Amino acid sequence: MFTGSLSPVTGVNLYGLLNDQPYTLQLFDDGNHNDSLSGDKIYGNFIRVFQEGDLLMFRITMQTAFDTTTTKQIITACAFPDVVKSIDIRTGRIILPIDNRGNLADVATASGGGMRYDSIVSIFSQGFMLSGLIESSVWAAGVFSTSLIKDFQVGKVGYPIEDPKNGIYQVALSDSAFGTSWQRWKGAVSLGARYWDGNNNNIYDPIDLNQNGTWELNEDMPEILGEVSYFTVFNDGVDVSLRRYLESPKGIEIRQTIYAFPDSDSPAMQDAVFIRYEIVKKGNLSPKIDDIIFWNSE
Ligand SMILES: [Ca+2]
Ligand SMILES: [Ca+2]
Ligand SMILES: [Ca+2]
Repeated sequence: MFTGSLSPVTGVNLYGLLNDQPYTLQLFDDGNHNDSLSGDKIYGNFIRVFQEGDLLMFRITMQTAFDTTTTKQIITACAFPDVVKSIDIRTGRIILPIDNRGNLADVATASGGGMRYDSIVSIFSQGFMLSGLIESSVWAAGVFSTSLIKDFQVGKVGYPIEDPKNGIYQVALSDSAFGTSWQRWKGAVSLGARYWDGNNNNIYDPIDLNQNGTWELNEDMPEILGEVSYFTVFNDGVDVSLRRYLESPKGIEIRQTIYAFPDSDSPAMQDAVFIRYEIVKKGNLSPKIDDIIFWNSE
């Protein structure tokens, strides 16, 4: 932080939230706090080394004898390497790329884009629309890339899109019990994902209680639909000015689980992809929405 040639500075402080907990830090210009030379008006300090999953949202204030200046909010995050923004779902003869905010097929991944069947693009784009009545006015929002409708962003209502918990969580029946994907599911649970609460304490704590290396009914595990599940959460928080139809956000959160049976004995099951949408209206951004219609066919 460089304070420039302003009148004598009486204090420089960082304050904000680290993983939803208050976080403050005084910055110094004494040559001992990562601040270059003493007295050069460059202030610094050391922030705790980041761990995967950390989210720090902060501002810096500078006090002088006359006033206080505050920076804009700065967001720093440390992502989980296996919680991704987009992924290819491969099952049977299908490759379906998805992203973390409701787009299906029309997602550029390393393998290309579009849903492919035997390597031939058979669905270019897929998404969903929601419509209803708000105090007798028709309202709608959705994700349909071909129509340039992109009203949803990654994450829960009210959370920054940079939150490292945001993204696509993958868990498979064949994953080792209590292994990485089961532990990572804690992030999914914090976003609203379901789990089996074997030890019945209302917390997702996937621990091998009797240490026998296998899962028992009284031990926690992720909800795994099909043989492989992909879970992500998005909300209608895209700003009104960035939308095609200029609707304001209504605090709607969608928990999307896509699942498949790539190891099924039935070729028809291998070639199928199932999608579950759970729709939650949060907060008081809008009055009641009546007569909701949901559809996702083009
Ligand atoms: Ca300095
Ligand atoms: Ca539990
Ligand atoms: Ca066990």
